[in-house]
Amino acid sequence: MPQAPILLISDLHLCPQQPEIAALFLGFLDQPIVKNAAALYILGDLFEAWAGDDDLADTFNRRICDALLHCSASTAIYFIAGNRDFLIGQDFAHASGVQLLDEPRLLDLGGVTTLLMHGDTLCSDDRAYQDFRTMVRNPDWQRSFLARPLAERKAQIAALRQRSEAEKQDKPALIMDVNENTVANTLRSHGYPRLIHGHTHRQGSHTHWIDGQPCQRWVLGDWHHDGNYLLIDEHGHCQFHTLPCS
Ligand code: LP5
Ligand code: MN
Repeated sequence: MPQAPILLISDLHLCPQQPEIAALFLGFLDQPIVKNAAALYILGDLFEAWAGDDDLADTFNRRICDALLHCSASTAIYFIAGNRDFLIGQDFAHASGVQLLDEPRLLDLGGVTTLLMHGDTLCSDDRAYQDFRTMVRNPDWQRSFLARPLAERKAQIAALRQRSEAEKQDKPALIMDVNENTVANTLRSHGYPRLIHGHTHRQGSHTHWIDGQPCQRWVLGDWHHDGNYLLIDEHGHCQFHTLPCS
């Protein structure tokens, strides 16, 4: 009996303003490829922005959670937080049947030792972002942010999204990609695994020679126009697949 495939996705940025992408994701969760998979890993930025688990009452969020819960009855679903949805917590996990994983996470996937991350920490040249990240990943900061009214949080997130888009215009493209030394140090300190991440939206695969060891790095694509997933087959091999958005 061949081993069931393992699927990985990231950077869907689901939001009510892009109903066609949400529909594509809901359709994907219903496909036999997902139903028959050994596991589905979501490597962050499932949502365009997550203001806190008290936003589970929202109709759009509810629909996504219900679909995940339904799918989780047949397929184990795991989630690593992205820079857009790191405020996802245990209430979301219970509502969606998704298991939250800390990053980086080292796992055996199809017989290959594999490190899973969102990928934002690899972009270490983006100092402004990394300082911001340090602030918002602090549990005290998160507690005080989550104590504010939901509407106020959403307004602050909207303002931050505008600022992020404006600042990205002035950032050289190179600093928004991974830093080679940070990738090398990450691979070295985890025993030269295969690395799979998202965040940069630069779908592709790369070979890094670290201390004479070849390490594959697979970068997941976003779901801006079409959907896509990475499939790990029974031999442990990775292949990209596209989900056309009709
Ligand atoms: O997301 P994207 O692709 O546009 O750009 C990211 C980095 N930007 C971000 C910010 C997110 O887009 C918005 C956050 C969404 C929800 C989080 C909820 C909780 C936090 C709410 C805080 C109010 O992650 C961008 C990178 C880019 O990836 C490429 O890697 O460059 O980084 C930035 O743009 C960050 C700026 O450079 C620095 C911003 C400093 C803001 C400090 C003010 C904080 C105010 C807090 C008020 C409570
Ligand atoms: Mn991201």
